[in-house]
Amino acid sequence: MDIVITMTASKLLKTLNPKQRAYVNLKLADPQNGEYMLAVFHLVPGGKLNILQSASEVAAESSTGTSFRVRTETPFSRELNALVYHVDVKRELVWIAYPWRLFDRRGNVQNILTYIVGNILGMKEISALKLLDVWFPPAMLEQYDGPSYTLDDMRKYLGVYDRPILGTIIKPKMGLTSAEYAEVCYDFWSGGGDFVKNDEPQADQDFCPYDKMVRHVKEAMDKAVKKTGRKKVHSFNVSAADFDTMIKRCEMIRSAGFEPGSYAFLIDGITAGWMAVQTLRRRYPDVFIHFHRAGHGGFTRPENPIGFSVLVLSKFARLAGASGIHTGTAGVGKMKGSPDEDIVAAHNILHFRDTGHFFRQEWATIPEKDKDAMHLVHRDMAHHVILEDDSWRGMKKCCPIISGGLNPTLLKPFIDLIGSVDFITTMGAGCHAHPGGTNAGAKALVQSCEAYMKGIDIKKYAKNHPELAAAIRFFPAKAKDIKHAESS
Ligand code: CAP
Ligand code: MG
Ligand code: MG
Repeated sequence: MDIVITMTASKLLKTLNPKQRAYVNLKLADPQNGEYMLAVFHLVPGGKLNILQSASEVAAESSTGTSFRVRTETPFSRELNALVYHVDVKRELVWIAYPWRLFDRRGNVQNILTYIVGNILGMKEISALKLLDVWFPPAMLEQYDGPSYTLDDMRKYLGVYDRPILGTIIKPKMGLTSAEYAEVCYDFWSGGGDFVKNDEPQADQDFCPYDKMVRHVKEAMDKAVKKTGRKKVHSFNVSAADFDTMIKRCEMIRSAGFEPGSYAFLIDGITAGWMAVQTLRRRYPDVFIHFHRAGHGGFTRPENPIGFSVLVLSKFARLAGASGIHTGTAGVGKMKGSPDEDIVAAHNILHFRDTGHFFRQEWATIPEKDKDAMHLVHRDMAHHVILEDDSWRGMKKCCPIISGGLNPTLLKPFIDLIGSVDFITTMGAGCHAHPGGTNAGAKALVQSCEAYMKGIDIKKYAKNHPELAAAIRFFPAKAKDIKHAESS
C-alpha cells in the first residue's frame, strides 16, 4: 500500500476537524499486520463534505464514534477507532481498517455487519456508499466457524465427482399440495437429477403443510432411489418466524427417516438473518447449510449506490459457515449479474486463496513456498480430504449455487465462464417448462452434462438424445448472448 501522502491527500487532511482526524491515518504502516479487518468502499460524500471528511465520518460511525467527539472517550476506546488509511479520490474509493477487537468474540457475522454496513448506509454524510471488498486477517478467521459439511461431503454421499451437482427448484414456486410437490420431485429424480430444493418462500402454508411435505418427499425420494439405484438430496427450507419453529422444522426432517446426507437445510439468509445461518451451522455440523440470498439485490445490484457487493455477501457466508450460497449466473440466466461480480465471488468462496476486487484473501495458512503442500491442495481441490488435517488452519470451501433462468443448454456456457465444475446448479423453469415435462427436463439436463463431460457439442449429442434435442428447440439459445444479456 502506498503510504506516501499525495498533495491532494495532504490538502484533504487539513480540512478535517479534530474528531474526524481521530479516524484517519494515511500513514498506517502495515494495515495487514493482523490487528485489522480491512474494507474498501465506493464513497460519494453527501452535502458539502469532501471524500476524506465523509470517509472519516463513516469510519467513526462504523466503529466507536458519533457526530461529535464525546467526553466519555478513553485512551482505550480510541484504540478501537476505525481508520481511513487510503483514499483514491479519482475512483471515489476509500480503504478503512477496523481493529477486529471491536467485534463480538467467538465469530459473530451479524455483529460485524452491524458495524460496517449498519448505520453508515443511512448517514447524511454519504450519498453513495458501497462496500466492495473485505479482508480478514488469519487470526480473525480462526474465530469463525466456516463451513462444516461441504460440497465434497455431498459428492461423497451422492457418488458424484467431476461434474456439477444437477438440481431443480420445484415450480410453480407455490401452490402445489404436498403430494403434488413430491410427485414433481420424483419426476426430476427419476429422470436422473441429483438435487431438489424447496423454493425460497416454502414454509408451512395451509395447502402444503410442512409435515406432510416432508413425509411425501421422503416417500418420493425412496421410490426414486429404488428406481435409479442412485442417492438423492433434498434441500428443505427451514426458515421460520422464530428460532423454535426453525429448529422444530429441522428436527421434523431429521426424524422423518432420511439418511444423513440426503437432506440439506435451506435458509433465507438475508430475510431470516445471519443468526439463523450461524445457528444452523453450529447446531447441525453434519448437514449441508444452503444459503438462499433472496433480497440481496436490494444491497448488491450495481446500479444501487448503497449496500455491499456479491463478493462481500459471499465471503461473509463462508465465514458464517454456509455450506453453499447462491452466487448468481454471471449474466447467463435471468438475474442481474456479471462475471466480474459473480465469478469473482464464486472463486473466492471455493478456493484457499483468491483475489477479490481489491484484496487477496488467504483462507488457510498453507505456506505458499511449500510446493509439495500446494500441489496436494490443488490436486485435492475437488475432494478436499486435505482439510481433515487441522494444522493448516484452513476454512473449508463454501460452494457456489448457480440458479435463476438456467436451462440445459446453458450449462456449458456457465461452466466455461466459471472454469470449474465445482458447484450445484438448480434449474426450475429449465426443467419443468420442458415440452416433455419435468422428467424429460431432468433427462435433458443430465444429457447436456454428459455431452460436456465427453467434450461433445450439445447439438451433436442431441442427435440421439431426444430430450436434449427438444430442450435445444424449446429454450432460447442464449449461449452466445452472455454479454448481451448483461448489458440489456
Ligand atoms: C430459480 C429460483 C431462484 C433464484 C435465486 C427462482 O428459478 O428458484 O430462487 O434464481 O436467485 O425462484 O427464481 P428458475 P439467485 O430456475 O425457474 O429461474 O441465485 O440469483 O440468488
Ligand atoms: Mg447507535
Ligand atoms: Mg427460487
